[in-house]
Amino acid sequence: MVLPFTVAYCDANSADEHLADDHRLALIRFQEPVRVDPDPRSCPVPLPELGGAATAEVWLSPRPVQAGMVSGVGYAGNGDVLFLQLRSNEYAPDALQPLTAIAYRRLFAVARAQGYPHFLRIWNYVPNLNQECGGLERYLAFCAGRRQVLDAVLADVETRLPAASAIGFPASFVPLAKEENVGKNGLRLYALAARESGEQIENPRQVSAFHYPPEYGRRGPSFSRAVLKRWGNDGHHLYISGTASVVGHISRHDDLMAQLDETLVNLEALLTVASRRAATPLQPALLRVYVRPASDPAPLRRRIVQAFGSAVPMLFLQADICRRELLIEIEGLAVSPAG
Ligand code: 3EB
Repeated sequence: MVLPFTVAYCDANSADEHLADDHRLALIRFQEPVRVDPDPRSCPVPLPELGGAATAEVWLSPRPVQAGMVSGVGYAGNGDVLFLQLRSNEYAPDALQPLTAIAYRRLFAVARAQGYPHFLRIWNYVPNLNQECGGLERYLAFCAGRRQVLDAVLADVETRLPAASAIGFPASFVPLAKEENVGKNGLRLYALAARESGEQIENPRQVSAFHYPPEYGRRGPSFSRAVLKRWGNDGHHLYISGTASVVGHISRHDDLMAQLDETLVNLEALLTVASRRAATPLQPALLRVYVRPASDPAPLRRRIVQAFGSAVPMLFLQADICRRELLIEIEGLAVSPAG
């Protein structure tokens, strides 16, 4: 018996070889010049990698996958899990809320039609995330559009929220009428869905994001801090949302290293709670670190190694984070020893 998928980092320069293998659910690439790639498993994320390496992320499947594209949503499934991705166009910078709602509707509709109605994890990449538009920060417009759909599609929404990250990248508007520009400037989502649901985990050090006070948006962020998924007797996965230096609902510390330390304490707290729920210790298997300033990742890596050991693969990306004052955010995957 084996887990229904595993995730690993690989060299971006030889990543194409993975797409020739039908035992691959997804290939996440970074710093990609946008190109039209017809393979629905190939998922570019437009963020530069820090530290000089060229890394890609590959989702390995023990069984062949079935991939396709429907309603503009690319998908690949292996019987237990479904990878999905979608890129949209922005027709106007102040219409992010309806654009997000449409994207989420399509994502949920395709997952349901494929027989994987339960979302475990959603990655959101939002152009110009922190920009004010029509008096509203675009992150808040995104949150409102997402909330609208999750309220409609999830019964008992506050106990069924997927884990998430919402990350920004700089974008300029390009002429949309041109075919070659399709998908270049809009919201990008990718996600993991399953046949059966996972268990929502919240962080005891943090106010649940869906209970943030109204200054974070009248219809504020809707995500869980993590989702725990038990794969039969094969082990557990813990999908860890973007975790930052937020205690209660307040952003803490002005400098990067202090924010990193607080973030690591938050991650430890989350792993403790989840390990208790799983009745087995969960260890980080993979960490993705988003850093706002273009910094040398070496001191960050050293500090994370002190917390989690040197065996954990890490990837550092330069990105916008949803609160302007936040400088670092860490997401990842943790596994139980059986996995
Ligand atoms: C926070 O804790 C930091 O809106 O999907 C982290 C992860 C954050 C996900 C989201 C936001 C999101 O509130 C921000």
